[in-house]
Amino acid sequence: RILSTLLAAWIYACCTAAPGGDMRIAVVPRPTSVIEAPGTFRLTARTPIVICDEQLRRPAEIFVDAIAALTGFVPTITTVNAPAAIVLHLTPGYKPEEYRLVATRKGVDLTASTPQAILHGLRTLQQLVGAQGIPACTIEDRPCFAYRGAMLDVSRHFFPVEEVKTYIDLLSLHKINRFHWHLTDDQGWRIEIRSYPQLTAVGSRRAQTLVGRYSSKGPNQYDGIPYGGYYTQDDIREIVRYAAERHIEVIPEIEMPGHGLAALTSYPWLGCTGGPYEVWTRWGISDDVYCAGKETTFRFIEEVLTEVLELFPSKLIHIGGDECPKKRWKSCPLCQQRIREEGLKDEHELQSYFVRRIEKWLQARGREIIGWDEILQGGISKSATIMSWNGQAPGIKAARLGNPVIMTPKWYCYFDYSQTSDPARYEPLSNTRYLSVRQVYRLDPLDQLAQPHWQQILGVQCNLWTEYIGDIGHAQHMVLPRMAALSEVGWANDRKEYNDFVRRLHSLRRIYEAEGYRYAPYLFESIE
Ligand code: TNX
Repeated sequence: RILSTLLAAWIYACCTAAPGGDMRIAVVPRPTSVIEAPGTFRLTARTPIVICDEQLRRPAEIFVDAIAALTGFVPTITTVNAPAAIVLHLTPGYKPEEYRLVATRKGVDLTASTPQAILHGLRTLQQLVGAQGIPACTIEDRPCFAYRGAMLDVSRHFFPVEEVKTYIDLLSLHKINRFHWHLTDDQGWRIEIRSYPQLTAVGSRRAQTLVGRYSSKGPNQYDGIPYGGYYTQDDIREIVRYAAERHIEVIPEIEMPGHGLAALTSYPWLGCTGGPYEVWTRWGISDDVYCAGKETTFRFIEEVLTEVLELFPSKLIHIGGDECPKKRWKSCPLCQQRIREEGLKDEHELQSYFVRRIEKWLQARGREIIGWDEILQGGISKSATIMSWNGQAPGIKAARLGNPVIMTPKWYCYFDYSQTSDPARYEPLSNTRYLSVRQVYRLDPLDQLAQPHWQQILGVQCNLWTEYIGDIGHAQHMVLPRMAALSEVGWANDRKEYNDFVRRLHSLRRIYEAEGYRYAPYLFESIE
């Protein structure tokens, strides 16, 4: 730690190019307004950070760590006013995520009404710190969208607690305020549920993992190595606390009625055929899904969710809902009986019945559901939030119906897609599809919506599916710098300008370097 701090200080002193001209202020996401002034505030090893409220200690500590990584200086936090300081104030009169930052030769004042917005302001300040110090300026800033999310799939590959924290650090750096945690899928159940111990004893392990890209025509190659991992309830609480300290809300996802093979393997009575099943070793969509005809399925889900609600305070609970083939339900007597008894038209309405039933149960406990856009099929209640991933069309439809919407269309937001179309460039194995930084930046979450419907669009999200991503270094390579583009869509959609974004991106790149994050460097040479 000491060595790396010294090294960082040396690099800071010797190597950082002196910023000049319009390069002085470079912040991503783009602030609402920036007014530059002459002069610079010199940050030194003795610059104090004054907190005017104990609630600001944690944001200040997070900032100190960031500055130490960047400059080698470790500023001290104090509650006593001091000259030549960075002063953090809490005052009413600002929107929850809005802040105002004023830097002069004499010091820096950062004001907001919440600790969350103070942390946003500190993330901006972190980017302003250059070789000469902090350029004098006045920045007023607030986000366009309240929901700015990033998903991590920990089923296809398991990420240990420390790696999940690192992922959360990336979110925090980019002012992303929701962490969508995809905890269950066909290839692994990753959350300890005390009343159903088999879910982790059996469902968190698979026999082996696919090597290379999966082909439905085969042959496929497997590594022959058993694979597994799960979070204890203490681990989960630790992550939720870590995220909360960074003012990031964790939204858990428990997939249903499809993508449930790991649960079915653990308790085969959950499926229509009774199994036996196997935690999947391949990628794709499984025909075996939760049986919608059995009451025991609903009791299981409710008991699982009971424990989930104790761990996650978020209002929104993600119930999945995507890619649920109806094949088993079609030939299942109990599902057909349910369709008749409930007066449903078909299996799509049966899925809608399933989702609404869980929604009612959650609403009775003060929560709301969020689901992938397939939950629209067969009808949906007004209160369900739709995550639009099959393009923007399902989200547009849902917004017109009056439902809240998160835009996460795959052609803009799926960070498991390759970052370059140039095969000559080194890219780790990934999904065959291609998504450039520029393409992420092009997303307009309000596209094709009339103004009265804008309020239905809560925001945007990027998704990291991990079929081909086995560790956090690879995950960083996939999300950086595309997450910066997504962040600007969510924060500054009304003032996007791609060339200007690319110009500003260098300040984030310095932070990626200082923190030792992996990123796709060639994307900075000629961003496609
Ligand atoms: C579709 S998006 C899926 C995931 C895959 C992903 C791969 C969604 C709700 N379902 O199960 O991992 O594509 O890109």
